[in-house]
Amino acid sequence: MKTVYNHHHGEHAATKEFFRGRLVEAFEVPARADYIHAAIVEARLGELLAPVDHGLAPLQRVHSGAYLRFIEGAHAEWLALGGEGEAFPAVWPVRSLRSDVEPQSFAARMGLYSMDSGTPLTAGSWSAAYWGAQASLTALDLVLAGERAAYCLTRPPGHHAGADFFGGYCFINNAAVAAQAALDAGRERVAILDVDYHHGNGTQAIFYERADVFYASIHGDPQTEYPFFLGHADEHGAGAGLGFNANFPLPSGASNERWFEAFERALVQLNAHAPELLIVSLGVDTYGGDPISHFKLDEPEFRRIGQTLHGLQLPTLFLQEGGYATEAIGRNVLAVLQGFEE
Ligand code: SP5
Ligand code: ZN
Repeated sequence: MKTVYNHHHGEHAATKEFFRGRLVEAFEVPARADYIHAAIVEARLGELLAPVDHGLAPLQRVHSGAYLRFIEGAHAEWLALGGEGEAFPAVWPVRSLRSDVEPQSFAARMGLYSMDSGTPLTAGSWSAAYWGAQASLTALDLVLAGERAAYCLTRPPGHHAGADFFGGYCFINNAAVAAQAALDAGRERVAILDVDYHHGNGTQAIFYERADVFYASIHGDPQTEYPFFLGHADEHGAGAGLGFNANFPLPSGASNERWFEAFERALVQLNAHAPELLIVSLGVDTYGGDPISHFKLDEPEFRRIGQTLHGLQLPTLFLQEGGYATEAIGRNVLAVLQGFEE
């Protein structure tokens, strides 16, 4: 399997993030992608390619122009105001407050365009996220040209980012950008399967009222797990999209047996939609040793995920999302990709 590697990922390098009102060591760090890269090279999984620049247009198909402009210039604005290091939002337009007027204040715009304070915005965030989207589009091109599967090795991840907000370590929704690009290239039915520990609220929201993208996710129950405010089992889509969204929340600490039960149920629904392309939001924070998540998958289970996905016989694009057990992330991702190739 070929890998498209976002060689700009290291430009997004946060040192700290907010947790319980304090700054703690960041979890979403460059070493994550470095470990995956090393594992892929060592295992000779396949050729490594650089992203091809497809420009801003495919990102604008998913994200608002105002949001993209803000993210591109945000860190420079922060520095011009005398800010140092990474920037964090601190105020949000919740219920009863207006979000239809873009304030002049930088702090206010940070809140308008974000969903949490856990996502540090650094000098290189835009470049890394931009090239991550380009890497996703380049990997998609391989699959559209007839490769059975391709893997996009990138960070920061994407599935929490909405049309006009960042959060959950995500800035550009790579899965949504790739799905939209596949539709724009003539595909009519795309499925996104999200196996990250966290619900992909951004991806769900972007396609919630649409029938051309089916979204299914297996994740920690939002009653107790991030992103808390989306990802319940009763979210089936709306309008034309009714029936095109399927959530499988599982309790924190769920057994592998329960995880694969939910996985099989998600695949039944996915198959019923007869997609022409499968996009996998591949988070491996479902690993038992993950420092911020609470499922129990390990190498054999990751291999089984890959094997099962291969059985769907669909052109498949794997996009890297979460996974924070840094030293284990390489072998966990490799197990999925090698399982797919067995
Ligand atoms: C893409 C992705 O996996 N995003 C996850 C975002 C999770 N944000 C909340 C992180 C909470 C960190 N908790 C630290 C616990 C330390 N014991
Ligand atoms: Zn996650």
